[in-house]
Amino acid sequence: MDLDAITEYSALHPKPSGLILQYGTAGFRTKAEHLDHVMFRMGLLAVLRSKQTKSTIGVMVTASHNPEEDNGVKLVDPLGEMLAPSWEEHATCLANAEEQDMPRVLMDISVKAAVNLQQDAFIVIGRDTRPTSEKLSQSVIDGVTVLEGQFHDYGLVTTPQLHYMVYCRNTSGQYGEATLEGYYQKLSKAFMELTKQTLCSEDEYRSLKVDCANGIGALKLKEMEHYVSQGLSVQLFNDGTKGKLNHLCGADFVKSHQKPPQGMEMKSNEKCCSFDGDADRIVYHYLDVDGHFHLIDGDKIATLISSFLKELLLEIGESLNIGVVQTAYANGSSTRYLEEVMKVPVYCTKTGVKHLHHKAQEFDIGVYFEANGHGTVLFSKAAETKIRQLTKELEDEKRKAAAKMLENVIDLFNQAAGDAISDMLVIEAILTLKDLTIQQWDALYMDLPNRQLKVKVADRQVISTTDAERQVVTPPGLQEAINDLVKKYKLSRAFVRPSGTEDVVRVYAEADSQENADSLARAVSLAVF
Ligand code: 16G
Ligand code: ZN
Repeated sequence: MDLDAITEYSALHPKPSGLILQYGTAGFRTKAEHLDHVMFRMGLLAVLRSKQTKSTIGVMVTASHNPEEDNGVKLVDPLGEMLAPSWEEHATCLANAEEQDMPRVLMDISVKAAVNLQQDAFIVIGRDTRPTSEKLSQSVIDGVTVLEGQFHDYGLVTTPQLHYMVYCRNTSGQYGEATLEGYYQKLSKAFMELTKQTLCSEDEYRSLKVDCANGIGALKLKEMEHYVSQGLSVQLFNDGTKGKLNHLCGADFVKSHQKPPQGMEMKSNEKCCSFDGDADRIVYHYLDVDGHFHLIDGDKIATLISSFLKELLLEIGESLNIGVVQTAYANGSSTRYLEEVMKVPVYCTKTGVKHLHHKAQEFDIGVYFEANGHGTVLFSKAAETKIRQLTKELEDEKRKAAAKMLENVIDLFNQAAGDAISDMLVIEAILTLKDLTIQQWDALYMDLPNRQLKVKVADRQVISTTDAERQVVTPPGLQEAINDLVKKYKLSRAFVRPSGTEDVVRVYAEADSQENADSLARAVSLAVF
């Protein structure tokens, strides 16, 4: 390691003094103007991680659904997964090191993590459409090159596309070709195969309005459109040509405000969906004939997908196990429906994709979705092999067709991360195959009215939780206070947790009516002070 070169280049990406940042649930995320040094240092760290794992590592420059002025960065591990927790700590140390300490901290990490500095390193980089992303990704590249890492800059890509590239490159192309063309080909082939028997069904099932949050999803959907145009016609809104990124639109806005996005013409009963700013989340929605807004969130997406998978397995006659993974935010009605009606086991983990993804890996087929619309389905290697084998071996035509369908579903889901484009294609395929309208899908169960609030407190870390964030441990007395409040309402539930991405405490409440959910959420917020 050429420490002088590092010091020299680092001075070009100085750390604002006194600034402390943490590698949180979604990497580093804050105002873009505070991130130049972090980007340079994450370029350095990615090289160390790549040397240590002897694999390609990804660096994505994005702040997802945050306002346009923000930015962020996260590292992608070899199998397209989120960075390992011990390296999150290294990332935090490196980002916060004072200028003169930086080379030493870098050396410390190499020693602690037993990095062989002679090993080659390869980094792939991607970025979203924020005005600051191009310059910041250049700073990542500066970090990579000063440590003599090789790199490929994919430029503008969705977050899940970058995860896909990392996964492809580390599995010798077995998962797919590590190019955008490869990604589009793989997904569209699976989608067209899945839906080919239903090509003559009615047009209304085939059209979909997409709110792209004025983000990268719009560019990538435009690139992909012609590959799937025979099976699906998408109409894009908030494509970034006029509006501001994530402003009054996108999956996060729609989910948290439970309102339609601005900038999208919605006629009654039309099927619509919203992506978030980096296209790793999707929620569906529509206006009914009375003009009421209906949101179909990650929970209902998980339900639709699991019931489809369960039917396919039944048809194939294979006993592969399915598990559904949710977080505390999952609507109580969805959990009840999954467990009691569909009879699938449901597990709850802490918020944050890495926790859900990890849990989902325990099953033959692990379905995971956060209520906010981030999710995918993971297939174990054994399950995948079995299914691919069955498509060849089965003689019964019906069973064989079901196995083929399942094989295409495997190819259509992004196995590395939740992916709005891939999830959208899966959902559209299921709705067409099952001849379901968005209203019929919505009617699977009724969401319990719920409310989310944020509370600003002096130090959010005084709140600690257990039981997948459903119970408060500290401060003492708070959980008892919440229990007493919850008892006052019917069908009620509430929890609080410190946010991993903002300096706030989040409050969630659900109850038998919207007034009651609102009132419970307010009462719990007061108890947090
Ligand atoms: C991040 C997480 C998301 C989680 C959210 C919670 C990833 C890729 N993203 O956006 O899964 O729902 O944080 O934020 O892990 P909060 O801790 O501020 O509530
Ligand atoms: Zn996102």
